[in-house]
Amino acid sequence: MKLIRRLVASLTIVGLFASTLGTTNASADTNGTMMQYFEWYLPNDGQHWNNLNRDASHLQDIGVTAVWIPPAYKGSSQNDVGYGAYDLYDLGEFNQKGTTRTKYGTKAELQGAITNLHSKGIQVYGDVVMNHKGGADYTQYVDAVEVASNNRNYETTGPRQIQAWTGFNFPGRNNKYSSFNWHWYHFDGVDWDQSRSKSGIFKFRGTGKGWDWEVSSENGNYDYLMYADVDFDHPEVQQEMKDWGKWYANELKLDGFRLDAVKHIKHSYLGEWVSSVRNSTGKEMFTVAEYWQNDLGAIENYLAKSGNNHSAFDVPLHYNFQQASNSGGNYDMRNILNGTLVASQPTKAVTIVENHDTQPGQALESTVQSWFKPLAYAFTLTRSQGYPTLFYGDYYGTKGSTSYEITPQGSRLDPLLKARKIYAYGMQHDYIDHPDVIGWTREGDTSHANSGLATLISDGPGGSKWMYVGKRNAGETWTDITGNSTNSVTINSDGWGNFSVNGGSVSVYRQP
Ligand SMILES: [Ca+2]
Ligand SMILES: [Ca+2]
Ligand SMILES: [Ca+2]
Repeated sequence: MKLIRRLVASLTIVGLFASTLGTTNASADTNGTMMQYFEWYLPNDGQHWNNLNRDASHLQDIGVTAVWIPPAYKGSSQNDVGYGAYDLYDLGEFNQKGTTRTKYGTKAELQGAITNLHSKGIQVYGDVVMNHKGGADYTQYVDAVEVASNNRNYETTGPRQIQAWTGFNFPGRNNKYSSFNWHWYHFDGVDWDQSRSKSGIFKFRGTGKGWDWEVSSENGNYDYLMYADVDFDHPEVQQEMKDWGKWYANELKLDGFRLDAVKHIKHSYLGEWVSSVRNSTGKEMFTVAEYWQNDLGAIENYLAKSGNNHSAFDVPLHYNFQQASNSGGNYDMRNILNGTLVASQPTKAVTIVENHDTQPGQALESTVQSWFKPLAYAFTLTRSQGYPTLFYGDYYGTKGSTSYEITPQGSRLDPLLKARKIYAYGMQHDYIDHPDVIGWTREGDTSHANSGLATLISDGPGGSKWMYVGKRNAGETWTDITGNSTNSVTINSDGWGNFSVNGGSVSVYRQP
């Protein structure tokens, strides 16, 4: 029973399915929109936390209710985006790795930004990088075997001693916040033997050592990703990470987490970790996991193995958008929800158009073409299912070399964000029934003045569609908030209207 209340509370916070939570007052809440507030090529100028602070009012205005911030702790160098995590307790406070601040600024600047965001009613989700550690302070000699990179269960050498970067004692922090030091036996493997100056995947040997199970089965066993791979079978590691999670949440007054690289981490442990931090902080801690694979079955397996206590990014939906955007109108739009998490488990789906890994130039590059971006965002922002994410790089554009740039789309996305904030409430009716033109409507509800909308998107030629928007809207004349269509549509006495969209475009009609 306690668990059920927790779930309902969680949904209330993010505003999902407000209309179905009939016993609560949730329907008066504003729809939740998460913003991923970084992209890969942000400049290493230490100004990101200050920029976020200055942007808080604007984010509130456009309807952002939560920000997912980049990893806030010291990486293996100042320029580290945050995924080469060195010291999880150094949030830009200690002189380590040649710098006190991180790429994004200092701990004090981050805390200032979070205080300001909270004063605007915006939640903050911290990025959690637990799979590996980089930038060790010293090497240790370890018994290891080398394994094949495409089959991590296949040993290509006999046992031998290697020199591994696995010693972490964080001299610049001097045991503040935690006296935990990391040794080789807290890890399962590394990708560099210092004594032979040799790269490879080296699996450690010893009592109880072995790749963790309940990870992705790609490459035989995908426990190992990069740097020194953390051994989640080790009881000291299990406890230390729970202690750190509580500290991180309290120190920054975080409202939730984004879990990095979960396909490489023992799934049941992650469920335990989320429960532990919720219990130790007494906070809801909305959590979304990054299981990056275009495979609904793999993502659902993760959710089940981790105890069904948190959400996951809808990776297949991103790939459907990408495919549609690259098909020159030949994508069958009736398939847009095929194989997606938002279709199979809508309350667990965080819907995503683009992120710092899929943007041009990055490891998982699978960019959604810019013409399709407003269509994709209309899909994630104006439908009732899923908790949508807005990517910083889509809103503000990305840096990096010219060929890696995403053009800023903010002015095209503002009306869609406004549609989510003000109009996207009430019963939904779907018209996902044509190879090019698909649509859906929201009837609106009594808790949100002037709510209700009708969205059409087309990957091919334009067209029109009769759609039902509810008798409560009869007699109104609706116009397109995006400005793409100049038509106005009068809702007839039965609650129907004939809406139209241009080719390769989006229109979102609502009461003026
Ligand atoms: Ca292990
Ligand atoms: Ca791992
Ligand atoms: Ca089509």
